[in-house]
Amino acid sequence: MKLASYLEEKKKIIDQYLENKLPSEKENPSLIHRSIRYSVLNGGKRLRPILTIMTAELLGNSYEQVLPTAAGIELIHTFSLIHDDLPCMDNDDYRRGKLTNHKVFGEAIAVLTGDALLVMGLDFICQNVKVEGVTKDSVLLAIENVLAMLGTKQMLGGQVDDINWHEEKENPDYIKDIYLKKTSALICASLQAGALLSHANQKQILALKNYGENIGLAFQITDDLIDLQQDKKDDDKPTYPTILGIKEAQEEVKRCCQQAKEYMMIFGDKTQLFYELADFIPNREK
Ligand code: GRG
Repeated sequence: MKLASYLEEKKKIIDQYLENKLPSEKENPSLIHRSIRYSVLNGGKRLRPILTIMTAELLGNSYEQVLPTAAGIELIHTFSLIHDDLPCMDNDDYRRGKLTNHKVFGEAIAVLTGDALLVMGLDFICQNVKVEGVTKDSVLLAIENVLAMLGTKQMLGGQVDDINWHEEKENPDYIKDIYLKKTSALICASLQAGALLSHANQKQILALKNYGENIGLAFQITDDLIDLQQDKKDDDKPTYPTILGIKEAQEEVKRCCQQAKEYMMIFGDKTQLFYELADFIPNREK
């Protein structure tokens, strides 16, 4: 199947699942449920949950077996976006083409909405044990790995370094490390969750981690390039292309995508979608 139709089909499944499983706006406390639905059901690409499903399918599993975990990871991703947009962090007014959560609901509710989504996301993953054929051990391993990828050595730590960027202004290795933590870590967790729930072996899990790190880097540097083209940067925060130049940043994206594909070779001829995704990243527009 071609990547575009695969992404569209799986996005629909994830959107429908989230729509059904999130508390309705009528449920009390209504304000927080309205805020949760505002930020989750608003046109995200659903890249991370799709990666969980893609990995499960790569390993001969069905999407139904990993759907609660995939959706849980999307909730956790949305939590990180809401907190990242707060005035005390990146102070952004728009996300996914709409006003950011705090612009609509105020800062206090935005913080609580993020908190609620983190808790709910982990609960969704726990609920995966109720799916027939899924073992408790595999769910526990997936949760353990997601938590490791969110902690102080990964996403949270990356955010701390990102906030303190003034200390290491023009160091590309510092920026690369932030990207690995802020962006690649949850992408790796998404791929590995699909693998752990499908009883992958260590070699396969490592290959997926390497693939995830590389597409995460390529994804983030491409984001920088898009921002630069659209003149979107509103502070002096250095990025890959602003330090190394557009050409070198584009070369780095290409290198990462090539590396990513090479890591997937151990899966033989079943990796078409993973290759197509790596090839798509440098050309993406959002
Ligand atoms: C992990 C405990 C804990 C705290 C969070 C706020 C924070 C600490 C981290 C911020 C992480 C962050 C927002 C990274 C940016 C990742 C990124 C590339 C987001 C954009 O992803 P897309 O393009 O977005 O997939 P859509 O809107 O399509 O979902």
